[in-house]
Amino acid sequence: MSRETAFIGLGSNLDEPGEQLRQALEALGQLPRTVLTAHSAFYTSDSLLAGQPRYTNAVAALSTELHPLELLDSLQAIESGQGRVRKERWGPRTLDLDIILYGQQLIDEPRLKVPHYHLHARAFVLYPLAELVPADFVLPDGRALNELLAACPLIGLEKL
Ligand code: ROI
Repeated sequence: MSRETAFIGLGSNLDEPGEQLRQALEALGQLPRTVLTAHSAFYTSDSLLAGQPRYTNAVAALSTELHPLELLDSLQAIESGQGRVRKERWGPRTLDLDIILYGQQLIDEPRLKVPHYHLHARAFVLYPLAELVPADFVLPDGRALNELLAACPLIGLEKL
């Protein structure tokens, strides 16, 4: 059975976001065939959509034997367990868990695209991810994390 390092983006903007993230980290630590190896600090930022509450975000590192779609199912079960109701596509949510990276794999399936599609433009994913990887980290599609960070200002992101 092969093991991969997967990076998970966590986000919440409802029902005590910090508490949601703490609970989610605990749930990630209890996934089968998986070890939660690290997580970033928590960060807050305004929603990319006007009129929504501020988000709290973090990134977690997993060492897992779950295949990408098994991992996705597990993440969605954790989201549902924490009261996430999927109404509008970009609506406020108690918990959002995204597979940001799965080893060095490029995944393009209807349910799952990895690296996460918006990764390069989102300070609230890039900066926490940078806490967990070496400074010269390169994404599976060849982009250097350093360069993405340089192009993605830290403005508005507040470390807790
Ligand atoms: N904005 C922030 N700051 N953090 C998020 O996790 C987040 N997630 C979303 C949208 C609505 C795009 N905005 C966000 O889905």
